[in-house]
Amino acid sequence: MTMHGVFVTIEGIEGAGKSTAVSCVAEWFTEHGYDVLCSREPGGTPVAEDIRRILLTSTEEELAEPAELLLMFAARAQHVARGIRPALEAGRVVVCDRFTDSTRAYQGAGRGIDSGVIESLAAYAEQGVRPDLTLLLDLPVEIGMARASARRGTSSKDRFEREAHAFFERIRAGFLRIAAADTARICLVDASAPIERVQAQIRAILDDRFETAR
Ligand code: T5A
Repeated sequence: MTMHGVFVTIEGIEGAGKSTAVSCVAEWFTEHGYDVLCSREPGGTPVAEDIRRILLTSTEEELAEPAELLLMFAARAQHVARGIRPALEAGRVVVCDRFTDSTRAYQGAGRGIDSGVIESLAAYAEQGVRPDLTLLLDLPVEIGMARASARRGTSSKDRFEREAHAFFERIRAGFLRIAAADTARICLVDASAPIERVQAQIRAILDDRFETAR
């Protein structure tokens, strides 16, 4: 079946402002008369949200790297099949906080898992569902970490937030390499700027990409 909707993903390190950007993108499409579904990964459907809990919770039994990768793709396969694809087929706009570029950056650049393994699992889990546009929110790791910890307040860090600074530097560099290799799909946003300036950059990208296409 042909898909008629629009699929937009938001990527970046912890505290980049992805949730804030999802609202901004959703608002733009709603203002332009589209029916919008906001979602996130890992998660987005009840089963995928159950998998998210396993992925983000630190337990005594350390999650093995291959298990982490396969759980990310299990959650994604479920989200694509039961959430994203049906919405796109219904002509809706799907705005998703993270998608496969996060796996490329975190499990690929961060953990060092082979890109061939990641790309073959991606093809199987995505079943042809690919983002039309990806916004990469880029900012220095220290700023992202400071924002994430201010937002977290007194609640404890999740399993990923406990990683060392160098892990997040590898991820940031990984995201920038992914973006440089696919400039047709991925637009870079300077996320270190104040919220209003970040939102203005996002709206300009959407004006440029979608206003003329209407
Ligand atoms: N993961 C995920 C993988 O390893 N592989 C994968 O394939 C996938 C899909 C998921 C974790 O899973 C990993 C990556 C993650 O570690 P998540 O819930 O997406 O976790 O986690 P985070 O990235 O940690 O989400 P955060 O909520 O920390 O970050 P956001 O969404 O980027 O940031 P946001 O919008 O909540 O903003 C954080 C704070 O900063 C403020 C906001 O008001 C908020 O308080 N803020 C700004 N402040 C100043 N200036 C700006 N421009 C600001 N923009 C936002």
